Amino acid sequence: MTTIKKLLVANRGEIALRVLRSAKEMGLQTVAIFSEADRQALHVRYADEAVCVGGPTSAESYLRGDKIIAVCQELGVDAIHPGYGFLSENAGFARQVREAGLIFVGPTPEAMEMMGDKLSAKQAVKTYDIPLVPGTDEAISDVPAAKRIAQEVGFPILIKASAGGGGKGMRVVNTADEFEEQMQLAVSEATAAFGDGAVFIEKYIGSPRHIEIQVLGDEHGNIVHLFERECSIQRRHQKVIEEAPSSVLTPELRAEMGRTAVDVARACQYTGAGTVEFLLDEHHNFYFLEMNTRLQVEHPVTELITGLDLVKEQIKVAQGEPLGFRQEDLTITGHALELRVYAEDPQNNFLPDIGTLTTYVRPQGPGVRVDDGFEQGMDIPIYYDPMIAKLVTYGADRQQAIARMLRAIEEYQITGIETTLKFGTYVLQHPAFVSGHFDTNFIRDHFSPETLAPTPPDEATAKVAAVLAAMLLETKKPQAAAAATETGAATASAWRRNRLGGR
Ligand code: MV4
Repeated sequence: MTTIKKLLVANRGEIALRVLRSAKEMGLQTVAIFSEADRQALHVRYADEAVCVGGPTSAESYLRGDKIIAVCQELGVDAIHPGYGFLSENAGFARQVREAGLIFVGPTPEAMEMMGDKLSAKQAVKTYDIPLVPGTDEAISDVPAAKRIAQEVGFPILIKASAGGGGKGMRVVNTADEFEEQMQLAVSEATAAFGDGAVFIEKYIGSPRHIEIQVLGDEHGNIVHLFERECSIQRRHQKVIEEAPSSVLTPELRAEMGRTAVDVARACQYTGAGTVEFLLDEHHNFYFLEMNTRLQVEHPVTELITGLDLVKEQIKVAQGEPLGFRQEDLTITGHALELRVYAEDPQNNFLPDIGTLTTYVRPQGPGVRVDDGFEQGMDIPIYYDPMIAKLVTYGADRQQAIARMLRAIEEYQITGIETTLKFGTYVLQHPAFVSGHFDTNFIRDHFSPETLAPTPPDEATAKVAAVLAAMLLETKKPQAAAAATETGAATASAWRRNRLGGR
C-alpha cells in the first residue's frame, strides 16, 4: 500500500475534469497538464496546479510522456491517471512511469501488451475456454493455406489486422475467388497503417450487437465484472449511443458473459478498470473480440446502474487496496443512456464542425448528468477529438431513461456549431431503438441525412412513430403505447420556442 497524495491527470477535456473531480473528493492534490491550445480549458482551472507541456498538437503535448514524467518529479506527484486516448494504452509509457518510481493508474505494462494486440490476446485466453469467432488464432501469410481455412470456416469471412483497432484494416471477403486479392490489400493496409502486416481470419458476423463488459481487478487477485454496456449504435466505428443494461441480455446470459469477461481479465492478471468486448450474434452466441485496458468514454452508464465511482475504484486499486466488494454484492439498479454530443453535422455526413460555442446551456433536472469540458463562449479546438459532451440520463427503467434523454436534449442549448444532438432525438424515437431490435448496422439501415427534418417533426408523424414503437415492444401493455406516445410525440417544442425565440 502506497497512499497517493498528489495525482497528475495526463489528459484534457471532459475526462480530465471527470478524473479531477473524483481525486478532489478523495482529498488528493491535483495537477493538470495542458497544451498551448488549452490555456483557458476547464481542467486547467479546476486542478490545484497546471503545467503547460507544449504546443497545440497532441504530439507536442499530451503525448509527451517524457515531459509529463518530468513535471511529476518537479511537483512531487506520486501517481498519473492517463484518462482515455493519448497515453492511456501505451505500455512503453506505463513502464517509464513505473521506472520513474511513480504509480500508473491503470493495468501493468505486461497486461497492456498482452491485450494490445488482437492475436496475442487470443493466445492469452487460450487456456480459459473463452468463445472466439471461428477462424485463425495466428497470423496468416500463406495465401493457399489461408484460403483453405476460409473455406472451412465458410464465407463471408473477415480479414483483420492484428495490430488494428477501431475497425481499421478490416476487409470482408464474400467468395473464394476474391480471397487472394483482398488478403494482399489487407496485408499492405496493415503494414502501412500499423507497421505490422500480421492479419488473421474470422467468420464474418453480419448483424452483431456490440456488448462490452466492465471489469475491475485489484492487486490481490480479486476480479469482478460490473455488467454490460450495449454499444451497437455506432457510425464509422465511433460510438454514438451507449446504454446499460442491454435490453437483449437475459440474467443467465449476463452472468455467463460476466464470468467469461472475468476469465479474460484473469488470463492477463488484470488490475484496475478494463473492458472486455464481445460480439453477440442473432442467435445470442457471444464471442470475445478484444480487451480495452483503460477507462472508457462510456463508463458513466456503468456508474449510474451500479452506484460505483469507477475513477475512485481505479485510484484505490492503484494504491494497492483490495476491492471493497465481491461479485455477489453487485446489482443493477435502473437504466442509463449516454449520448455523445459531437461537434459534427449529421446532415452533412457527420463532418466535423469547428467554431465558437456562442450559446452553451446544459440541461438539468432529475436523472441528468453532463460530462463536458466547455463553457459558453469557448472555441472548439481543431486539434483534438470533436466530442463536446457526454449527455447521460438515468431512470428507473429504460423508458424513463429515454424520456429523460429526449427532455434533456430539448433543454440543451448549443448554437455556433452543429452538433449530433438532433441525431440523438432521431435515434431515441426510432421504433427499432425503442423496441430494442437493433444491431451495429442501425445507422446504415435506418438513417440518411435527409431523415433529419430541419424543424421538429409535426406531432402526427411523431405519434405514428411512437405507437409503432409501442407495438414493437415485447410487452404489449396498453400503458406502453401511451408512454411511448408521451416520449415520442413528446419533446413539445414550446420550451425551445419560448427560450430561443423560435429557433
Ligand atoms: C467483427 C464483425 C463481424 N464479424 N468481427 C469492428 C471493430 C472491431 N472492434 C471489431 N469490429 C467488428 N468485428 C467479425 N468476425 C463486425 C465488426 C463491426 C463492428 C463491431 C462492433 C461495433 C460496430 C461494428 C461496426 C462494423 C463492424
